[in-house]
Amino acid sequence: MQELRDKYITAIADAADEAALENLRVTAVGKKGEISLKMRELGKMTPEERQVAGPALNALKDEINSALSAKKAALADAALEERLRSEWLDVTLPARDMRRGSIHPISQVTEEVSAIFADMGFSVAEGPQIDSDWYVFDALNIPGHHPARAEMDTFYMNRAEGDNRPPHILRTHTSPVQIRSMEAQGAPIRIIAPGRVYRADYDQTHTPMFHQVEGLAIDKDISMANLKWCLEEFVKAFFEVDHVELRFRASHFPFTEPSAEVDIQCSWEGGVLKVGEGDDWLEILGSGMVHPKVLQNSGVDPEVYQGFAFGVGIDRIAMLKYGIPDLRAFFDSDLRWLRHYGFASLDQPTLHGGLSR
Ligand code: 2U9
Repeated sequence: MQELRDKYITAIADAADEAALENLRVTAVGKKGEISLKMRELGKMTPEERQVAGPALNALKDEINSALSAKKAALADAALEERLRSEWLDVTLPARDMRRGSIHPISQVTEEVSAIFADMGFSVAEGPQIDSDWYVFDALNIPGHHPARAEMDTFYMNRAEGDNRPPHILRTHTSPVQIRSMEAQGAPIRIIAPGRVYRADYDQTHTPMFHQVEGLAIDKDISMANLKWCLEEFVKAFFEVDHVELRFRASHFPFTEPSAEVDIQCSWEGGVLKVGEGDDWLEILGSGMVHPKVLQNSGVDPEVYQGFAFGVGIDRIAMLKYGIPDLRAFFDSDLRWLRHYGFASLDQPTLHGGLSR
């Protein structure tokens, strides 16, 4: 019995793979295996002999079965180790086929605008796309009866029957982000708020969802002169020209006083827009000094602080800069359009590296 034990325990330890192990199992403890045959001989023994040999054979069978299981597990672990060593993949390597994805012009322009204003000390703020009518209208000095509220073709969220809380709406501009930012961090503050906005309007130059970036700078000594300089710097950097004339036209918005619409100098030779030359004018921005009531509504003291705000349509300036003729194509998800107008996915717009290459 000792010989049998030594033979099988050694062979199991030396087994090279699962097939060799299975062979050993059959020859040792299989139906016709050596130990099973020995067990059959128990019948021919005297009861005294059987009392000694029976338990010893059973113990040997258990020991061999345990050794087989342990070796099987060890072989499986070694096989897994080997696979993990030979089949590893570095997921941080760049993709091999870079033709598949591209950056949408709206994302590209949002990044460009953010890079330009970041350089002037503005940080990027975000907020909800569904907001209360307080944040979208009232806080901005647009009361219930104000025509702007109707003009903006607001999308209202459905309310349950009997729910008398103020309505929630899809934001019609990103201005509620600035209100929330002033509430949260007070003044001084310098932020831009890019993002999606919604108005119920659909034709060649309007889509029910579009993109804006608005800016806000509040401090103790901010004037229209600072607004003018910031916008000039922005237009030059964005259109990548050294010089451009800006024209400020008096206008009216409920949330700014005084207010100005901003035109940039351009030419349209052969249907191609050139910014910073010629004697045509192109309207691209709205702006003004933030209305004292709006500051007050946001918890900022208008006796101490003042500042400017502006708004630009991202889709519109993307079309102008990159010669994209149809606004609606922005949202068609047409792969050929995306390949044509899209940007390389690893080119990050920076002022030092170039905004667009
Ligand atoms: C706060 C105070 C004032 C943001 C402003 C405009 C003028 C403007 C338009 C540009 C093209 C909207 O997308 S568009 O149609 N925007 O003319 N926006 S001043 O004024 C603010 C914003 C927030 C707290």
